[in-house]
Amino acid sequence: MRALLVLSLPALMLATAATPPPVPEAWDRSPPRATDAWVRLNPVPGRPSAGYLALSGGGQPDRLTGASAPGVRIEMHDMSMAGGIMRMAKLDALPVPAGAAIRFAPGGKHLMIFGLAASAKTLPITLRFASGGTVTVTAAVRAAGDAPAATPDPHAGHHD
Ligand SMILES: [Cu+2]
Repeated sequence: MRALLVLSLPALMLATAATPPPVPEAWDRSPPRATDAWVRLNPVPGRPSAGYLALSGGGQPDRLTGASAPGVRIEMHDMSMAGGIMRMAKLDALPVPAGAAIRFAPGGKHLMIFGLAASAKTLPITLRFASGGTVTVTAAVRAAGDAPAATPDPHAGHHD
């Protein structure tokens, strides 16, 4: 009887993983997902570049605690306008509620990428979560002139 119980738990988890839609929330262990990642290469050598992506929360609430990629250092930043002044703040962690849709986009949250080579075409960015999980997404690196210029470069005078 005891053995049967122990066996039935993984079987149940397997079953819920195979049938996505009506999963009870407590059983939904789907990890967060990252898509649409791209990097706006800073035209000024030595200046940090900005990375953007769309983050979808997983089945359970989590916290984004950092990002990394080979050969570079990455910080999480948030930008906001206050009284006509653009402010940039470093984020140590970002809550990612279950099922949340979070955008890192020009004018708002972004990844600050230090040491990116001007010749880089793609960058595999790994996001770390408080749960211990990681998600890696490959960002397309765009030269400043190729990137959609929705807002003026937020990093022009900020990072020395
Ligand atoms: Cu920044």
